[in-house]
Amino acid sequence: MPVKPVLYGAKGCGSAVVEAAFTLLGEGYGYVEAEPWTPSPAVDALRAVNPLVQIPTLRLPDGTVMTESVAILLWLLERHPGALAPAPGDPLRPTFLRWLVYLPAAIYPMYTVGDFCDRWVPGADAQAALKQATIDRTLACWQAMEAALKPQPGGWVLGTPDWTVLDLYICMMTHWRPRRQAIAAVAPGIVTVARKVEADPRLAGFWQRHFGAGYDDP
Ligand SMILES: N[C@@H](CCC(=O)N[C@@H](CS)C(=O)NCC(=O)O)C(=O)O
Repeated sequence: MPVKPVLYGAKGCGSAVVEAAFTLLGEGYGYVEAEPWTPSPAVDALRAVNPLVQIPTLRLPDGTVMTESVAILLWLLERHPGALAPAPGDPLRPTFLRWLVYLPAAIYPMYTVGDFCDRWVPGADAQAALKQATIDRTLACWQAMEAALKPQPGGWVLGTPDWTVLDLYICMMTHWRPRRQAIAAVAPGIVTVARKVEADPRLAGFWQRHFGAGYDDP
């Protein structure tokens, strides 16, 4: 029986924030690169544990399978009280939970739809229109988050003394369509937070490995 959890993930994908948390918390894990849209034995193995064939997917040593990025993050945080999150009872905890769930609940589905428009509607024109609608909605979501949280220059997104997994998630997700330059036009403070995360030496090299050398802009 494996002694460490095994993470199914892919470069530049939603598994990156889970890897970042594992790394920062000093937890060991195995890793299987399984890009869902590229057929491979690893993707067959992923499909066997997650019929949606999505990453991140985590298989625990007892065989339990976890999907959903934020469920995995919260499970990890439970094992390290006080790390990477405002503690239960902290006045910032409800705000932290709200926005941590908002990212995969409000924004991530825009990629589930926009990356595979042919799953949802037939015809090139309808697919192009649908993709644009997901981009517009993504920007509206970032704008709403910025307006609610008003990230302060030089600070983490919630104004916490140190970063939380919310900052890490923002860093990852702002690399995705329509990417930093467009997101900065509606949510400049959010993008400033993302860049602050990348400049932090605790994950030196990590973001570049996922998003490449010219990864910041556009
Ligand atoms: N709700 C899931 C979404 C995961 C997800 O959509 N991951 C993408 C990769 S970044 C994926 O696997 N897409 C393939 C697909 O949806 O078919 C989460 O928060 O983990």
